[in-house]
Amino acid sequence: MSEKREREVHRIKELESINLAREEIRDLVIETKKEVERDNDLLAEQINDELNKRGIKSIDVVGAIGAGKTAILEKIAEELSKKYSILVICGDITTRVDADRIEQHNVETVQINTGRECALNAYHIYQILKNKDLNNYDIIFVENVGNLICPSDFKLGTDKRIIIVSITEGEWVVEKHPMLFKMSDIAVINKIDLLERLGTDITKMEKDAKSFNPNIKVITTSAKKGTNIDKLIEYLDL
Ligand SMILES: Nc1nc2c(ncn2[C@@H]2O[C@H](COP(=O)(O)OP(=O)(O)OP(=O)(O)O)[C@@H](O)[C@H]2O)c(=O)[nH]1
Ligand SMILES: [Mg+2]
Repeated sequence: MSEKREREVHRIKELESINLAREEIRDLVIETKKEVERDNDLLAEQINDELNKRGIKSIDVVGAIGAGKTAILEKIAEELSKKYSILVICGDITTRVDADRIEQHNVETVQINTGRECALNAYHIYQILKNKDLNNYDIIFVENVGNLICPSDFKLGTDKRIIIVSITEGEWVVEKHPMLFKMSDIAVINKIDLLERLGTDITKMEKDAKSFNPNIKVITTSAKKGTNIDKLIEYLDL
């Protein structure tokens, strides 16, 4: 074999071994992710059992940045704090703006800052609840970090999940994010006070949500005007 050919063969073998290593690394990453999710789901089940044992209802809220999660929770808190003792756990990357907003409606809040993480996980919820006297609460709400992808990886141990999108995100937002609609019990299409100006096709949004999850309840709301907040509370069965 010529020297040139020998170098080529050596280079090909080197490349093959790198490719093999890459596949091994990919498999390892997938396996680790699955393990993390399995551990998370186990903890989420334990959290849910603890809450159920005490008769505490729990709901988590997911949705894109600015869809109106906090605004809707503010309206719900305004209504329900007259009857129930409520804890709201808010997830955000850095600030405690949302907790401060919701706290003004006579409910207790806790802000979790996730730093670089794009979603809450069951461990976050566990860390909060283990330091609380759960006998103090009738209902626990969780507002996740604004994101339509990451929260689908982590159950939080709640009974129900609400997904909130708004008409300012366009009529394709549901179609583009099937996973969270499959995992939610109620889909809220918010900011309908802007419908006349934007002309978003909300019939398509409703149809898409139902096509991903025939059991999902779909409701249009305006947190700004308070439209259909009573209906949403009815859907939550509280
Ligand atoms: N016109 C209109 N504006 C709304 C409505 N709901 C929320 N907003 C506004 O939309 C902006 C974002 O609302 P938030 O409640 O902070 O949204 P969010 O989903 O909690 O946002 P993040 O927590 O940052 O992901 C604010 O300026 C709200 O006042 C609504 O029904 N109609
Ligand atoms: Mg918010």
